[in-house]
Amino acid sequence: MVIRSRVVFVGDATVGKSALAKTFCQGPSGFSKSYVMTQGCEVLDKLWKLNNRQIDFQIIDTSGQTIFRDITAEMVKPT
Ligand SMILES: Nc1nc2c(ncn2[C@@H]2O[C@H](COP(=O)(O)OP(=O)(O)OP(=O)(O)O)[C@@H](O)[C@H]2O)c(=O)[nH]1
Ligand SMILES: [Mg+2]
Repeated sequence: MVIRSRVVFVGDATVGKSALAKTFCQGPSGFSKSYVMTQGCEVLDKLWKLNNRQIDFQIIDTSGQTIFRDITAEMVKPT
């Protein structure tokens, strides 16, 4: 059985949303010390195995930069 989950990361610029998302999905190698702002948003996937179950995380990593505010607002709307 696969549980599908969608998580949206929102917050001010440079607080560490992308660092957290990439470390979660790719492990410690995903962490980047240099700052590269997210443009619009980025979608990441992670299949998490827990006991006999699998959780399919779709992570929407949004930009905290105000110029992308409209795109971020679209991403947090319920589907
Ligand atoms: N020391 C330390 N630095 C961190 C941590 N998390 C993120 N950073 C650093 O903070 C900076 C910004 O991190 P990002 O994850 O890109 O920030 P963001 O929230 O995605 O920013 P936007 O994409 O502009 O919204 C980067 O240089 C990261 O290396 C942390 O837990 N500890
Ligand atoms: Mg980011």
